[in-house]
Amino acid sequence: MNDSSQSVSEFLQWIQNAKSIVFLGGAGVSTESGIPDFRGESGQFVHNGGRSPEEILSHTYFQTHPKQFYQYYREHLLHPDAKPNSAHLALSKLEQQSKLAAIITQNIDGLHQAAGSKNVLELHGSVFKNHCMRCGKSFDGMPSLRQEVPHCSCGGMIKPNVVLYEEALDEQVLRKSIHFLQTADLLIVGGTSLKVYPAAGLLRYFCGEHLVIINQTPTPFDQWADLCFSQPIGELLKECC
Ligand code: CNA
Repeated sequence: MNDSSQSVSEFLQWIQNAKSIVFLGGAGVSTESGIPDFRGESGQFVHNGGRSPEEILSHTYFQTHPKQFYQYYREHLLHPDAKPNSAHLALSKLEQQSKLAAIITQNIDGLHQAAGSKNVLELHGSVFKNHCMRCGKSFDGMPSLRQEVPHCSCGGMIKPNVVLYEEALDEQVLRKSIHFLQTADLLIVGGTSLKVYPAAGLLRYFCGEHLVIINQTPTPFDQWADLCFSQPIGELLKECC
């Protein structure tokens, strides 16, 4: 790990010199907003006894146990009171300064947009978008709490536009992400265990100058990074942006 002040100055210098920064992030970006991650020290995989979130958040489970799916979804994935933290705000500032070209996120919480970021590529979708599985009608916002399983007026079940386990990622979002990674000169990867594919595999498209990883626990990609930081991402980005 490179948490020394010398490494921080080097990172700062790279940000200042960069022309096209891309940020690739995950659940750890939002823990400082009070949203638990999956695999971090106090993540849901560690604390959820019984069924794994991977099973509950699968397409098969959604189809066969919609009531239980929605109960878990409301309890664990909807955080209507969460606010952007220093990491979201710092990245938004970098975009306003025309330094940051894109945020590629595995998060579904909409906090980058709430912080003002415009070019946000949501690899796993968003809790703010839903559609009817029968007629295809779109519904914006979080699902109503009145119905255990939300239904459309046509009688069809409503599904969040969140990519569940067993489902494919949106082709267009993937293509755009690859384009931004291929044209970036600095890639900042943060708050992700880099254990979920295909998101983690996107790193191989980056061929720019510097790769920086900010994650509280080690990742399988640390050996290829020019700098690795383990301090909370909000604290570090606030210092550097
Ligand atoms: P993950 O596998 O839970 O990894 C998160 C990583 O972040 C862990 O390695 C932690 O050590 C690290 N971390 C936690 N807090 C911080 C912090 N403050 N600073 C630096 N590092 C920190 O999550 P991934 O995103 O890698 O996995 C992808 C899953 C998680 C996607 O399918 C997401 O949809 C899903 N998820 C999203 C949210 C959200 O939208 N906020 C919340 C929980 C899970």
